[in-house]
Amino acid sequence: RDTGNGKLQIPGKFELLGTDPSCKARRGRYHTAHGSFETPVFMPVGTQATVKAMSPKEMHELDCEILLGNTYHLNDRPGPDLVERMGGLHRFMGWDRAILTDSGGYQVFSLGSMNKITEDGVSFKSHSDGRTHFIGPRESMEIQRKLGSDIAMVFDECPPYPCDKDYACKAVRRTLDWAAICREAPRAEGQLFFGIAQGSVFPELREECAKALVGMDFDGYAIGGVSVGEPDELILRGVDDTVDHLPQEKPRYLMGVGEMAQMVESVARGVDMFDCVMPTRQARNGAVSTRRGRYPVKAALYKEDPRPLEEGCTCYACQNFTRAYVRHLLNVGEILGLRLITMHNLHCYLEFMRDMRTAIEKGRFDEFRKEFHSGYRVVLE
Ligand code: PRF
Ligand code: ZN
Repeated sequence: RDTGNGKLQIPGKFELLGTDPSCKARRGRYHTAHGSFETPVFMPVGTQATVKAMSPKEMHELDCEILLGNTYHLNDRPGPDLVERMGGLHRFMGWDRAILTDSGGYQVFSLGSMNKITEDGVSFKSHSDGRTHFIGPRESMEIQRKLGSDIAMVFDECPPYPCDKDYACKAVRRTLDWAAICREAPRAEGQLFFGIAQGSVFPELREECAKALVGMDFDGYAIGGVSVGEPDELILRGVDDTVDHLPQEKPRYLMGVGEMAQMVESVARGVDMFDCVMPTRQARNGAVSTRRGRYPVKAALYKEDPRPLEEGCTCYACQNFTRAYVRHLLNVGEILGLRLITMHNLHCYLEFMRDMRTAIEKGRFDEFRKEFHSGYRVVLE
């Protein structure tokens, strides 16, 4: 693909642009068939071929370079064949930049009423029509091929927390067997495949899973099976136990983590990519994300607050509207209220990643990390 600067870049090329002297934080650029994205990156979630409440034009204006889509949902509705006939997911949803699709290997366990896991895959009752569906590694990769995403995730088994070692071990075996099948599946043109490391809270299993995946030579590697209800410190331990066994020269993706404090700490541990429904879902709950934590703008204390959602923020919502106005919109049920908070929250997340990238470039990520933590609490009063 011609990036406009005269250089033809190959999908899958990962440029490591710098590392921080104080920790394992990396600054990079990853190339896909629909352009490159700068890392560390946050990928907003567009489960149903849309980032809820946002147009692709607005996502462009936020300088978003990659979105996430879901195999599970798009398989259910409108179905991969329809998307393929409509020219693929990019054209279908009017987004010309990169898209990563999750495999469904998490959603079948967390959303569908699951029927049965076998060595071939998972059968489950669809949450929309109640019919029984089946997705295994071949089916997942075939759906993702038809969607035409730039990065397709392998079909994995994400065990719940807590989970005994015997079960976690079986899930790792199955995840590896499935990964080997996925690795050889037909791809869309230029499509990249990422492996997913499982292993629950057991370091030996994480090591075994990561090493076996690396042996299969994927385009990138994800850390799966964390942030599934375990205590906070176990999330970062899962990251450490996995990253240590992944190659420097490939991107690393921590799936489903989007709490700011956990993202800074994960970047410090060498993670390059994140996704989470948090900024968009919280917005629809009236929760505003800021660099200091989040707050409910519906609270009475904001009734006559003339300040923007976040002081100093340069997003459209903050440049033009007050907390009092957004609170009013929510109170009377106007959809613009949810749109403005979504826009702000996404801006906040994307700006946060830009600031981390700059800090790594300048070799002052350590300062950034300390400063962030000193001013941050998850929930503000
Ligand atoms: N596997 C897949 N998708 C995921 C996860 C996983 O383990 C998680 C866990 N946090 C989020 N999304 N395929
Ligand atoms: Zn804002």
